[in-house]
Amino acid sequence: MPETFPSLNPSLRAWLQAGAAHFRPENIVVCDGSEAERERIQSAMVGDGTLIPLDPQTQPRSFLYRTDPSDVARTEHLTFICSDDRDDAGPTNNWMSPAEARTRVWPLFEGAMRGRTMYVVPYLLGPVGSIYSRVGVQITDSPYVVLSLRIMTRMGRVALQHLGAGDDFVRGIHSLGDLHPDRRFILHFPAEAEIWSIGSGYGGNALLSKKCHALRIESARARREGWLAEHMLILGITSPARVTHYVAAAFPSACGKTNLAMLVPTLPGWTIDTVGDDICWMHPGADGRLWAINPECGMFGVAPGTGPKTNPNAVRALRHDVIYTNVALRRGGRPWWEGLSKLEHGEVLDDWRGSPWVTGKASPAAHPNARFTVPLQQCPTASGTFDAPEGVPISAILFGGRRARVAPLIYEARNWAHGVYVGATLVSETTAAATGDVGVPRQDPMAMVPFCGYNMGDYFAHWLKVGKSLPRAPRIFHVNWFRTDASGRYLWPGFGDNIRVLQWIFDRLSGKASGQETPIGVVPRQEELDVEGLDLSPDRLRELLAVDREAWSQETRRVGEFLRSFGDRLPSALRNEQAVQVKRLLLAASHLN
Ligand code: SAT
Ligand code: MN
Repeated sequence: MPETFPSLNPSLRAWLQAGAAHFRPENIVVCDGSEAERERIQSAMVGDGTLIPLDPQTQPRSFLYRTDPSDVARTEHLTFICSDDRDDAGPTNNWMSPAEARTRVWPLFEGAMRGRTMYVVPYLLGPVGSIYSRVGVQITDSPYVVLSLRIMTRMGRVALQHLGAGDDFVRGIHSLGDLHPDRRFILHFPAEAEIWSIGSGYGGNALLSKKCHALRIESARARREGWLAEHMLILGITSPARVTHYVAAAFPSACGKTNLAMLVPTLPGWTIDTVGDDICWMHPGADGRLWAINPECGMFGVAPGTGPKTNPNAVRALRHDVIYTNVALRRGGRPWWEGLSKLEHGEVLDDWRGSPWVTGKASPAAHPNARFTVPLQQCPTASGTFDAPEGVPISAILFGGRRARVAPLIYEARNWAHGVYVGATLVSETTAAATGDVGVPRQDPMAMVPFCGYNMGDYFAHWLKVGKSLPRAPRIFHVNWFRTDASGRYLWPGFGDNIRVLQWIFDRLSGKASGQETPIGVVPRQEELDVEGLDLSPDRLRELLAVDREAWSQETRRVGEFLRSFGDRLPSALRNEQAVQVKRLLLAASHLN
């Protein structure tokens, strides 16, 4: 094991030396991000059977990786914020004191890399040459994580160049440990900009650049510095009149962010530019607008449900150079998941665990949280704006969730403070992206509950403050593609037809659509939504846009309880918004629109 890292800057070197002495790896590899390095790691993994090459004819340079069956989704109950004061983590986070972290978790790292290689992965979050970009360095003993980070971030030399002689990098340590859930912890130290993760090799638990760094650590830094680190896609939309607006949209994990980020408009003349599908950093610009960058340059998308109808651009992005995780495998080396394509009757596949699976079997062949990891530039709608150092100006922010009932297709907040209330009271039904029950409604403010690195009461106050400082703040909307009728059928076709909802947003921005006031915000008048060519009766459209007083009164009561859980950290402006909504509902007629 080398004693020094001669080519690295002194603060990085000192940190790595201390780490190596504790983790005791057999070898150390400092990653440069080169093709040769990728090939070396790939062939070693193919050699030991951990990476399965797919059919080179139809899936060039693509691979399948299977995680341990007990390690297939983020584990929120094992994820902690380690701040000195418990109140700084707040009621929506698990908290562990830094002292307990040192006595309970640090020892698990002792000798954890024995017999393994310790990879040092410098990465850059954000475009090369951008003043908004940040450097992180992840130490890991998982070569799968190295290959994934190589897709998700600008990795290797480019990151070290950005860092130069500086000390300003997020320190991430990651070991698979023994993969036992009893010894699995994902810890964040926002004040020190450090992340410790042990016992998981999956997604957001292990690719520390993503939720751990770009969201939990950076959200805390963003608060100190006056900007926003958010769980949002970034999408450019150009109308037939060649007007372009960029929108940022927050949805909880596995609620269709990737689909919306690259939708194929069903209305003629509209085009899309995919800037990001998961994370968005927004800074107030000199022109009074919010400017957004995508810190990542790859996608870690949910495979099941992704198909030629639902997301043709994602399917096109997957033609080559993909790492699949926990999908099923067809004979001949083609990946498969529910929703991708029809199988032959009686066809036998390997399921996500590698066991034989026959068509018609009740349990799915791919894990519901199976993923594809692919460079964003392979997506046909990615025009390269994700590389723009200054980012893109945001005209509108969308909050959305999965709601079978209550929430209409779209409504607009009355102003920024009301918009923060709409985001703070976001509810969505849970998905397979995290362990636990699926389909249960939960409060998920700004889709950030699993990802906010500090007390969410303070986070709401920060949002209010940023908005106040913006002469040209984005307008704020709430959308819900998932409303169902009494028999449980979706009322809205979704996917490419969501352009019709985006068109209404354009019309609101230009002043063309007046909408209709309701106690919860402004809802489209029926005639303002272009539904031509849809199989959508006026009755169903009315149901889709309906704001029901009884349902909203109940909702508002529940929301009130949730907001109270933040105690005196809840900003008074949100308490006011809550009171206003209660009052407006009381005064309203039972059918509000
Ligand atoms: O956190 S992950 O990156 O594993 C997936 C998600 O929740 O979006
Ligand atoms: Mn996400």
